[in-house]
Amino acid sequence: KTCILIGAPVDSGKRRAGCLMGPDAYRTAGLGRAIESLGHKVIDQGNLRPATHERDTNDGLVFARNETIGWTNRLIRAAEEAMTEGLPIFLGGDHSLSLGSVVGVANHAAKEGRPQFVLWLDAHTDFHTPATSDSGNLHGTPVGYFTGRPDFAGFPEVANPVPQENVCMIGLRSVDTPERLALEASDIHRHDMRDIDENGIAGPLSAFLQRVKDANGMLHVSLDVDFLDPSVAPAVGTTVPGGATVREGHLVCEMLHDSGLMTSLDLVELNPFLDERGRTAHLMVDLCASALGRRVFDRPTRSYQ
Ligand code: DIR
Ligand code: MN
Ligand code: MN
Ligand code: MN
Repeated sequence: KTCILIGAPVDSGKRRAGCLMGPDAYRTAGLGRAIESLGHKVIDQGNLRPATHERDTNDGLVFARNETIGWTNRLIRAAEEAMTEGLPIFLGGDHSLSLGSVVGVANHAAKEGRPQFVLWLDAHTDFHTPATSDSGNLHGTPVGYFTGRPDFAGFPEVANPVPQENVCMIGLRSVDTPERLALEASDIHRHDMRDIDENGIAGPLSAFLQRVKDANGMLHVSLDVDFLDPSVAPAVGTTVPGGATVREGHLVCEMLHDSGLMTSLDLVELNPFLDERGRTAHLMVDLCASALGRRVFDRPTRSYQ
């Protein structure tokens, strides 16, 4: 595979600063070398900057709306371009980068005539719109945006919204009331931590991967650091106790590799300013390596091919 590293130091999606350091933390933790050692080609495009945008006044509820619009425009273009060259890995940056990355890869999938699927690994559902958000932080809105919810005035038009039934969320444990009501009325597949406690993480994931395969879909994976438990991944501004373990994270990523289905990836919400000697950055690099083929022993059969 050709993996295209796209630094997206987006820090406009919430008020606490620090995610802008994420891309360089991943590089420092050896992401490129780890991927190359698995036999892939790596192209590091360096860090993007937002497209020109109007200045933010921040006198309303929504924080840094114009800057986030600038990032969204830039990232849609970057995603569309990178999809023609290989497997883009978006190095965040906060989760508002997924407003652009997912819309861009979905535009590419539409051009190929294939359906787009999204696996959302997160403590949160990020299903707000600017109108329902109580925090005013746009990192809580990407799923709302790319599934085509209204009230994103000023943002680029979502030409190819991802169908709700093509989205699967795993790891959920912090869902705001307006998000929960909208989700319950939606066809989005959602698996909270109790689901994982009771049934394990492999079952719901393989069911989803089977659907992607049967539909000949493209699969975007969005990995929010806070999917993981804060005891192993402390470097994120919105930690929620009771998250996925290191082994659950690796199992998900190894299954993704076995499936051969992943076509693009976001690594988001890492705030290196909050890290303990790079341990969260290193864990994210290790998970990414698992998703690209690193494992302890090879498995004789591939489950979805
Ligand atoms: C929260 C936080 N639901 C909000 N969202 C986060 O501000 O709307 N997503 N942290 O990962
Ligand atoms: Mn998130
Ligand atoms: Mn989150
Ligand atoms: Mn499901």
